[in-house]
Amino acid sequence: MRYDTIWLDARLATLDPARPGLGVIEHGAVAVADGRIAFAGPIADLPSGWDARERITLDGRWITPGLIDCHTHIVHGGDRAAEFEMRLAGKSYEEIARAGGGILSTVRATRNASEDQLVASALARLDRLLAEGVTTIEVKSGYGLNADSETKMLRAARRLGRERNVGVATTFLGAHALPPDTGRAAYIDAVCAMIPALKAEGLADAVDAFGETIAFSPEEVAKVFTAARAAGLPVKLHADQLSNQHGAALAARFDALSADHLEYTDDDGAAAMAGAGTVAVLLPGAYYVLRETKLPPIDALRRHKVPIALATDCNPGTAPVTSLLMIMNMAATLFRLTIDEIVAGVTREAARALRHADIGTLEAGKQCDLAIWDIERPAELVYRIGFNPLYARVRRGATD
Ligand code: DI6
Ligand code: FE
Repeated sequence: MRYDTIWLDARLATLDPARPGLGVIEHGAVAVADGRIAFAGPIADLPSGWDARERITLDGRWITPGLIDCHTHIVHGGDRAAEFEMRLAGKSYEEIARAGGGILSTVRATRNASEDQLVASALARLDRLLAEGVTTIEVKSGYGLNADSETKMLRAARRLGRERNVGVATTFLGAHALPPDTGRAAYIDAVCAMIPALKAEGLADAVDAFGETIAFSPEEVAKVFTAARAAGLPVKLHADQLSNQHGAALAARFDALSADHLEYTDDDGAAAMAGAGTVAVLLPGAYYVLRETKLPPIDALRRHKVPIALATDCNPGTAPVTSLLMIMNMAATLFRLTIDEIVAGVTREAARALRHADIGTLEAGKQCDLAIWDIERPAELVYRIGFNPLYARVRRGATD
């Protein structure tokens, strides 16, 4: 067997679901051929007579699957530093939103930005993620709130994947907020009408909505989800972030890929998600920024065996976060997730939240996306704050 590249003398966290925990392999190797993993296992199990164009010895460094940030709003205009100051002075997120700030202030900045400007500002943020070993991101629209601006955002998102060696999954979040210029029913109809065109242009891989008292009701979300499923697109939901709208169960009813946030989800919601195979995407960055005190129902998610993923939620309002490693630390410190849950949450389970079967584990046949770390044990990825131990990032077999 002739490989393109082989990484030798590594410790692997394969995340192979057939193995317990992180699927650790000591004295391991990973080999790539044509951008796919041709071998991932103990060096002793390499086929006899193997050969490789390039051999890299890692001196015991760790290899994990490339990290996946499965919930971002990384494409957006402007920032909300002024509102951050208002919150410091005592105003709440909902108060600011109801007064026309919040999401709507980012809508104004996004509508005013050109596609090139959106790409440029997103790249600055994306590069911080890539520097931490991220090889795939999900990117939502939702700050355009009309057909032209939503399309512009999704085009900008797709361009990120051409400007950098990163996988991009796009999500249409037209139902993020009610635009100032449209009535509720008319806007929901408009969102539903945008879905087939975005799908036909290849601009949306999924459809998301914000189900919340300050955003859209369960009935409105159901309308959008019905249109998405009719167009052949899977759905996801910003569910139960600020109050229990029974969003988790609603998402499950539509076979959602994921229900995200979930601070106010109850036991029934977790059970419904388990039944549908809907992934729980926890976003401790937004929890932290909003100084939320209601924890997502982590024990119920565990009890019902709901897969748990983690993401930055990178957005200008509630999560101005461009570090997935920081999120991993928050997941431990704020949510008390285990190291195994956290590492799985940014690899295998994040891939599941995107229903992307080709990434997220180190298994023969998968896309060769790797993060190589200068660490002695996986807990080091989680326990340090503001320290990046990435040694190398590999996507489709190519090192940066
Ligand atoms: N929930 C969030 O945390 C973000 N969107 C959402 O539906 C917040 C977006 C923003 O404040 O700009
Ligand atoms: Fe979000």
